[in-house]
Parts: sequence; C-alpha cells; structure tokens
Amino acid sequence: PTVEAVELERTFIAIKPDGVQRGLISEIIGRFERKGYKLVAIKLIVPTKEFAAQHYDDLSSRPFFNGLCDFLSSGPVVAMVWEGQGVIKYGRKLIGATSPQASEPGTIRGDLCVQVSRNIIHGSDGPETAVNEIGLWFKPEELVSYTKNDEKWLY
Ligand code: FUP
Repeated sequence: PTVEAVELERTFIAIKPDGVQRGLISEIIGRFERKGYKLVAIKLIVPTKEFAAQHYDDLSSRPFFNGLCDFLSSGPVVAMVWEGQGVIKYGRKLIGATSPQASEPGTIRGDLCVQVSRNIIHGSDGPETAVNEIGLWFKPEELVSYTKNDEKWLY
C-alpha cells in the first residue's frame, strides 16, 4: 500500500530518569528507529512531581504511586512521540512487560533492566491514552510533520 493508505498512528514514549542516567538513550531510540517507526517529537525535560502525578493519575490509588512520582521527577526524561503502523501496540511489545522479570529477552525491559520500579521506559497503553499523553507532554506545534524516505519501502 502507499504510505497515504496506511494508518499511521502515534504513541507517547518516555525514557525515564534511570534510562537516561544509565546511558541507554541511543539504545532505546535505536530500537524504535530500526524497526521502522518515525520520530515526530522529542525533548529532554525534568518533570515536576505534580506533572508526574498528572501523567500517572490513573495509578493514584496504588501504594507505589508516591515513589513512582518522586522517581519520574528525579531527573531528565526523554519525552518522544513515535509514529507508524501499529506503533501503540507494537511499541508495548518492543518495551516488554511492566516487570522486567516478566519481560522476554529481546524486549527493551527484558534486555536492559531488572526491577519494576526502575523499568527505564514508558509507552502509552492504548489509543486513548496515547492521545492524552501526547497532549500532556507536547504542544501541537512540537509535533513535526516531515517526509521520511524509507516509508515508501516500509509500506
Ligand atoms: P506500564 O504501562 O508497563 O508502565 O505499567 P503501569 O502503568 O501498570 O505502571 C506504571 C509504572 O509504575 C511502571 F512502569 C513501574 C511502576 N510500578 C511499580 O513501581 N510497582 C508496581 O508494582 C507496578 C508498577
């Protein structure tokens, strides 16, 4: 199919402070890039704890919520939007299970981390979450629209 005929969905992906501190930015970006997904937004930011709480507001009743928000706001986060066919669901597959112990080898969490509270990356878990998270982390004008030439070979 032509690129125009393919539904190019978008997802929000973040490399958490542990992934940044451990020097895994290029490794993680490389996996999405090599797969054939397209980077449409990226920035390095230290979220406030309030912002982290907003991002994780569906988990606010969980016992680990406070520690999770402290952790996400503890240092720089690489916030990104990736685009491509099936990127929401397949992005989660690339990432692996929530617990690195349950993540298959070959996945980002399976290969690169050990503990659930230090699982290095976040990815939107569905179409609605993706829209909400992209809207929370990015202004519309921060999403870059451009032609990437490999797409005519991917689709
Ligand atoms: P995921 O979508 O895989 O990131 O998982 P969740 O939305 O369920 O959890 C969000 C984050 O909370 C996880 F990435 C890590 C943290 N968490 C814990 O610290 N302890 C837990 O028992 C579960 C999740």
